[in-house]
Amino acid sequence: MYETILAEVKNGVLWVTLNRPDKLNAFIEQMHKEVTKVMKDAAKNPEVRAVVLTGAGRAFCSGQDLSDVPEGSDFGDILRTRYNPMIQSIANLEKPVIAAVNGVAAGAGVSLALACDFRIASEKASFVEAFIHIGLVPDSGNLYYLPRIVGHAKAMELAVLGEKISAEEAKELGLVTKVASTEVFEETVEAFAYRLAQMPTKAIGLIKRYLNQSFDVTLDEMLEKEAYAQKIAGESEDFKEGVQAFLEKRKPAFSGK
Ligand code: T3D
Repeated sequence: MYETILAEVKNGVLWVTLNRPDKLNAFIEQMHKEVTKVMKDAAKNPEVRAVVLTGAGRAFCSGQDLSDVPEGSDFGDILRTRYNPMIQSIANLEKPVIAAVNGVAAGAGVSLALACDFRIASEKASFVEAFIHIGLVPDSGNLYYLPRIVGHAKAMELAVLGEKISAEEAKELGLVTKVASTEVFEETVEAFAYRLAQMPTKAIGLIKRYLNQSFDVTLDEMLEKEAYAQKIAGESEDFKEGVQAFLEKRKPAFSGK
């Protein structure tokens, strides 16, 4: 069904693997389309309660395929028609998305990881804002997410100097949630994703929706948004189950409904 990615649902988790290992999973148009589609489908599929995005082979994603950029391309148009919808499909997916950064992430590969809700890195992973090395600016939401995650000054340093940082350095910056050794990387990601897939999915979706808006609204506006979100969460089956389980002193079994 897909040419450039692999996609499989297991135990409530959708595993998406960028699958162009010879090019370190660099983006071509088909890959943008397929990632966008798989995220949009995940939004509609109740079986999916968490998503893991990773790369085949030794890299996570090396950004735009530099051997597939026709001369005279309008990069603004390419971003608007290919990259931006892909990033929006992740941001708008009201389910947790984990970037399992198995190796190097460069250029728009960093942007892709930043657009995810959590980043778990293998000890072999690294991050490089490669855009500047070819005279470009960070794109695909990079200039939106990066300062929000690491702060303005560090974002400036990473984006302008374009130095590669290790998984450990990324952890210190708050860019990644966990770093795992290669031996336990897959099981660490799996356990984390499975844990999220067992949680109250609607509440996670609402947290994601409103955290994504939180830097752009006033306190009064956010108080109202929280009230709206809590009305929805308070009507969910998972809220009933959570309270019931608390009163019965047992672990809740959330259904995501
Ligand atoms: O609209 C638009 O098009 C503009 C949008 C731009 C968004 C962007 O993402 S711009 C940034 C594009 N990406 C880069 O500039 C990164 C280029 N790659 C690298 O800097 C390095 O390859 C890495 C730091 C990612 C990894 O380095 P290393 O030493 O581990 O691997 P390598 O030897 O450089 O690469 C291995 C192979 O993958 C190699 O091919 P070969 O020689 O074995 O046949 C290399 O050419 C290929 N490769 C790596 N990255 C790309 C790539 N091929 C095409 N495009 C790539 N991005």
